[in-house]
Amino acid sequence: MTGGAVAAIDLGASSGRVVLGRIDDGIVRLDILERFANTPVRVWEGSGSGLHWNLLELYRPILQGLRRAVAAEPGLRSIGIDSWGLDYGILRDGALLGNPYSYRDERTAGGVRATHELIAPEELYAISGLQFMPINSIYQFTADRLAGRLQPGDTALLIPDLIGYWLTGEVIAERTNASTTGLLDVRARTWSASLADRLGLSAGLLPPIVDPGTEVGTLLRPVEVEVGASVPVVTVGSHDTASAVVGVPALDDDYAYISCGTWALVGVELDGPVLDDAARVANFTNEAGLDGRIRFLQNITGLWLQSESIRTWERDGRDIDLTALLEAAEALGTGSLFDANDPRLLPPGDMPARIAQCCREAGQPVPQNPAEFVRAINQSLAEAFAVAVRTAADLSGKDVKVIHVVGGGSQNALLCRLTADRSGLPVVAGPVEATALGNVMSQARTAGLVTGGLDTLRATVARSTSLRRYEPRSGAR
Ligand code: LFR
Repeated sequence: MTGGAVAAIDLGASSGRVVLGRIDDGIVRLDILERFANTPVRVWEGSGSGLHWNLLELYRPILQGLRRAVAAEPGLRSIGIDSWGLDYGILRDGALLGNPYSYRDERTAGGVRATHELIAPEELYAISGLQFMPINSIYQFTADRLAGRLQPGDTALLIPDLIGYWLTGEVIAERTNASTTGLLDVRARTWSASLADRLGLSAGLLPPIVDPGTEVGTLLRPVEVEVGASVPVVTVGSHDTASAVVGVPALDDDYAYISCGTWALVGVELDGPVLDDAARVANFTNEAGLDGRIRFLQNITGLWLQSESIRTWERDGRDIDLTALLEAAEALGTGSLFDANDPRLLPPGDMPARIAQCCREAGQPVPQNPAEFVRAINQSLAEAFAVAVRTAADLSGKDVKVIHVVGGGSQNALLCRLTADRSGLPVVAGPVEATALGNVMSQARTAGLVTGGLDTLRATVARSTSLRRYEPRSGAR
């Protein structure tokens, strides 16, 4: 096998990183060159008021990371970009029209009502196969259209495609992330022109779709000068969850995955979509994966519940040590259960107060201190995970014998242990950087550094990372 290096730009909803991935003799190694916070900013005044992503604040460390990648590896083979899904920037005459909205902005509520007046949710599901979430791009587009923010001739670029545009000048829509919008026909695998038309979105708003593994272009000359070399940008699973699923170190087919960070995405990989009524009612999504696969999964409010609670306590002047808090939560032995998917837990704000209210309504004891809240959060997430794994298996007919937890949540021993206990299945935890690994492995294949299907990419990840296994404890359910 040959060796070489690629650079992955991986943007999450709370932090981003630029990673150098080296592939040598069937082993992949990551070197995190830049890590930076990603914090949305609220504006209260004017027609663009609301919660926004500050994209230029992300672009600076991205360029810095690429500069360092080229310095470390002058023969860098390619650059690949992934980020959270759903959100987009609007280009008018090639220029970005303001900062993109965050999916947690409240403007989507009106978008949901107006969209469903035009097209019933059942019909939307039959076409896109996407689980209902008020944050889906389709509702954001409707809200933007109603607010007069869209004009004929505008182009919408999903976040990784927007970064790619700044790097190369090319306008495309990568397919896995396009599948999170609600405007992709899941069977035809292309934009649904009829959905766009019925929603009053002009032809041309949505760019041509390309698959992961496509060369988008080389760096624009000024970017090349800034970064230090001429490097091609290639598409990967640009939806972070698509890349995370590529980074699942599974050696057999009988697994479910939980990609757990700000969100937890719980499901299985399939050859085709499941679009029946049971899947719709269970609110399962059919997102596009690499190599034409379907990510049949459910979005569960993930560690957002914990990070937003910590933000609240810190704002109130408390010193929070997460490791100590998780240990204290574990020592409690049990905790309150609430519905982790309650929509009231979606926007930023006083999370402990909202969780207290959810517990009260569920007839559960109201947590009294941070350790009790953290216990309730992890226990409720584990319960939601176990139900989602069981439902994914039932709806798809897939045999699930093990659960792979990847992403930041794989470092949370309490969460992994409770998930094993609640599901009755072993949990294999790691790698933390599954998304960056998936991004790197996809590029490695495009560059010819590895050959084979997803099983080969996953075997390379499994060979290169150390994993932790949690067996379900009998009687602990
Ligand atoms: C995970 C993720 C989810 C998506 C949510 C919002 O980071 O991409 O898959 O539903 O963020 O974009």
